[in-house]
Amino acid sequence: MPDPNAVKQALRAQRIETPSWGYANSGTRFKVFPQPGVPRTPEEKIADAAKVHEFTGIAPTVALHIPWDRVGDYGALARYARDLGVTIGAINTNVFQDEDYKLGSVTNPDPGIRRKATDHLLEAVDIMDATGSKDLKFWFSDGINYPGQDDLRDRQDRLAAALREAYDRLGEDQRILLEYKLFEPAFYATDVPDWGTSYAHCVELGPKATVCIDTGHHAPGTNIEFIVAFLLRQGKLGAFDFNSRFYADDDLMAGAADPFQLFRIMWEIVRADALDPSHGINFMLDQCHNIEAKIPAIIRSVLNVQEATAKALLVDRGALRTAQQAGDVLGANAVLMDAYNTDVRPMLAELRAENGLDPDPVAAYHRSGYQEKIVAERADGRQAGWGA
Ligand code: LRH
Ligand code: MN
Ligand code: MN
Repeated sequence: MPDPNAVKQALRAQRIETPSWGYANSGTRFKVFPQPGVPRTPEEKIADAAKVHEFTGIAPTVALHIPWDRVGDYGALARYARDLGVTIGAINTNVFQDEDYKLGSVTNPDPGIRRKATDHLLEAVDIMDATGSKDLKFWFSDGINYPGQDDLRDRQDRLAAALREAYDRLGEDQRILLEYKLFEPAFYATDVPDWGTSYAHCVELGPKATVCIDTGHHAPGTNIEFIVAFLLRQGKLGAFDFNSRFYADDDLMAGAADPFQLFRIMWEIVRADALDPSHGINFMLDQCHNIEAKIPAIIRSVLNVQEATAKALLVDRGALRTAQQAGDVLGANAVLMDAYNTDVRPMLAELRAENGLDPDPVAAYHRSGYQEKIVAERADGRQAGWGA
């Protein structure tokens, strides 16, 4: 059995990054239901992220999305974050909310529009220089709705050219995270639809380009842990955007729809000894809390990832290997299921207490008075939304 102290040590080192936009108002294309107390500015989003870190102890970085988090002085924003006990993580680019991008951003047939989109990618590296961020995250909504609408192969060439420009602009310890998504908003062909496309572009670019797996971006039934294992073996897994999905890109709380899948993913991470931050994988959340309260939902998600990780750390690797090599199908499966079926909540509560945290972070947040404080302070109708 794994040494309980080693399990706790690994959990102490775990880091999960929260998304600034998860604290803001969001919705479906049918309706955004605003919530009282939601942040009005990037600073307030960071303040909320700092609260999540305060109660969980394992969420010390917050990802920004530009232009949603545009400010005049990014160095000052980074100092503001540091004063609150967090740092700015990945810089997400946004080339999907401008009239010009109707037919694509970096793959648009119009070279002028491609220039504008690529300039935004370069601007994001300037922001990273100011914030000290290491990760530049790209998700391209680019694609086409109808066969023949544009040339599939030309679009790959245009994509490669924009990626190359951005890659060449990266500093010494900065890197690109290239996210893929099966469909939406393009419905016939998306230019980066799957991990293979992302992987191939990253290989072409070089060592500073890696794949980002958003767990909501696959066809139903896709074996995501296989993708994780494959990319880890190739040294090309850079990050996760964790969230849950029942149907498509639902962006629900991580571990809510399929906690077993989250466990299987985290097991591949543990199997590759890739949990420690020194391995370089950025474990981010990418969620939208449309009807539930934002901060408790993000705390819940962080805890869900932590629980899945704790179970993965409990896998008896020696027993599993022995059963696998003996061809013991049922025995090997039982080793994995034993770990998954362990109730790790008492161990995690103990670990938090040992680290000076409340054993129940959601309850502690509710008792803290922070929610009442932000509802009172942010009551002027200027809340930030998805896109603000
Ligand atoms: C696209 C996506 C991508 C965006 C975010 C807001 O669906 O997952 O990561 O940046 O949503
Ligand atoms: Mn995402
Ligand atoms: Mn998404």
